[in-house]
Amino acid sequence: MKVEEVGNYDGFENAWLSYRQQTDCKDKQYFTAIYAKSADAIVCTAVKELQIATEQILGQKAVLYREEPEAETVGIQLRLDATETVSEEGYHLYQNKGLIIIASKGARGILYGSFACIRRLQMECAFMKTAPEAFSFERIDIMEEPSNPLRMLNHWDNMDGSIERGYSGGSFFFRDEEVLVNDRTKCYARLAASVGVNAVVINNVNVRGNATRLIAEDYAPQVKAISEIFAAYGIRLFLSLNFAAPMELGGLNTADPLDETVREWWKDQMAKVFARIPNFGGFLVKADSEGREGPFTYGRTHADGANMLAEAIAPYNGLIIWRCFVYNCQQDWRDYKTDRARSGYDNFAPLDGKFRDNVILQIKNGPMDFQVREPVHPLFGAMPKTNQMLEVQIAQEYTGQQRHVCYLIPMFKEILAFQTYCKEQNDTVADIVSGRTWGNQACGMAAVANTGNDVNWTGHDLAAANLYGFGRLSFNTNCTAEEIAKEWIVCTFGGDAEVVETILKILMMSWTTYEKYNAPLGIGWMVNPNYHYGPSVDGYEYDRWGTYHRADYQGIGVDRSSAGTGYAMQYKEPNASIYNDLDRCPDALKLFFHHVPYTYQLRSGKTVLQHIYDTHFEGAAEAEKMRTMWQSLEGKIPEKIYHRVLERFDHQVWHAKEWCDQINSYFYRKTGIADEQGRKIY
Ligand code: GCV
Repeated sequence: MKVEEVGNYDGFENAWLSYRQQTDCKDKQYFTAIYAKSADAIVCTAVKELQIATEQILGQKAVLYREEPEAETVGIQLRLDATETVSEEGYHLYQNKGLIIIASKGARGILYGSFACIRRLQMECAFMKTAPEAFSFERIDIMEEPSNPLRMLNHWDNMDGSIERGYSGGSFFFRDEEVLVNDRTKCYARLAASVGVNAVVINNVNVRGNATRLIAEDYAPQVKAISEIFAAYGIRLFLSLNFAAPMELGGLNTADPLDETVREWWKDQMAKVFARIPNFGGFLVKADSEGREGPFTYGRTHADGANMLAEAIAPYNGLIIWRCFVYNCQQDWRDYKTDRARSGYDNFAPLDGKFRDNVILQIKNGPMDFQVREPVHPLFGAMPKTNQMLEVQIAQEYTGQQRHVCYLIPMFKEILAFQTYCKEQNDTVADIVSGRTWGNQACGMAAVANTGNDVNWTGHDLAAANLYGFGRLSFNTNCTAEEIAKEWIVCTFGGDAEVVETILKILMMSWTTYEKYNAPLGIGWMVNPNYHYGPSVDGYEYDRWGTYHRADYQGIGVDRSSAGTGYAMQYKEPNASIYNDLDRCPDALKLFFHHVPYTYQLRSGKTVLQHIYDTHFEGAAEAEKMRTMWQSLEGKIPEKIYHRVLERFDHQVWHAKEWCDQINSYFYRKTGIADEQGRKIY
């Protein structure tokens, strides 16, 4: 069976905004007229998006009227109204006497409401035959407020066009030391805005070479052009900043944050940046981390460093987003006392209350580095007087590099739901980063982006579910991972029941499947060094990165209890006691917190070793199962996409077996204990 290809836009695809035509939709009458009095640029974007969707889905024109609709008019009204009950980014989407009304206090709310309206139309059309009423506009009444003030994508794009940890081609922001501004910039902005993203950092946090000059005049016209494209989609542009810029760019002999000439230099730079780029949002900073310069060089604290920049940027309402990924990356593997996991908390918790209001600390979800399983970072909830933001990674650096399918939204849901016990109520990570816990405004969620210039944006077609999912989840943290996945599938592939159910099953099992054949029980890091792909059990064992499993012939795991590095005690009670206690510590994190014999019986009843054998065989088998499930969709998915994904599944199946065999053989050889089921181990 031949299936229509998804829409193309100058050689790249529209992902979940690839509209399928459905001209006999029963609600098409609404999509004939759009009433929008406001000529605000973002409202104009909303109008244009509604018109594109109308034309491509319903095959008709929606005429724009710059006036109030008369009584009994049928159509869509975009109502920008300061008296609306929803906030500037929230929207109310409802039907009243033949009018679909999208109302908000702010233009961005109108845009998000319009994309919600389009999504609804996509869903209605997709299920027209099977569930004609489920997504009808007749009784539509949706009121949504974004959960998080900042919903941000962090691109690790370099000016030579490469992307650090990028798995979907080169950068579409930079090439050959130039800033790119083209159709793709716009298409990216619409994809991001359609799921509620409102802030984007376009360059790598490791700011080197010409990237330091992105704040200088040479690149200003192009950077400004990007910021204007973004602004029309309600997105604020941010840049990553080089803490050493006063020296590298300004010719000073220091970057000491308490030095007056340095402070003046930054004030001058900020004034210039904001004069050139009025929509500019601020900076993301990686300092004193993995070789990047920072305040430690001058014996200063991170508060000194961040506040210097925050003071300089404050007159322009700019934000300084300061990363807490600070650790000793020159560790001696023989040293059992130093614990990388402790470093974020040790470096930052004592500084609570010392940061300016326009500083946000951006904290990775776990204390190590985006492993397939880690505990939640203990800094969440530990700094009541400091703005905090959650950083997750949808670039699948450690989760299959967009060659393995790994839908990460279930993991993010777990992280957001984690109770920190920092307060009696509103104590989850979601509460903290949304501002509900301490009533702050400067906070939110950021994801390291998984996009590149591949035709499908994300390399693996199914990895687009993570891009879509991050946006939707950061906009509404109450959405379930299933709901988000289902929406994404329907918008991308249509409503065929078999397609929806099959892809949903694949996505929902993919993270746990990946975890099963990866490093066991939360220990992490059994990957090839540097490029972080494929099994290498001892790859990081005798290295300087603080990433050890401490396996010997008797046992495995890192003792992070009070008898070990003491990391477990960084949590508030009862978390500290639970993690500290070998038996109460959840199985999934057992080896992260404890060193145990292979014969130790987990809460599941299995020994650690048997658990390793079983999960690895299961994981490899599940990868095969996912491929078979995908194969059952042949003819129902556009051919090109079907084959692209199948190719990746072929690789994943082979690679999962490689993981399984290497990990199982490693432990069999270390212990000499056979698998209870007598399966083949090498
Ligand atoms: C951008 C890990 C990655 C690095 C990354 C770093 C960070 O160490 O491997 O590529 O650098 O995290 O988050 O800063």
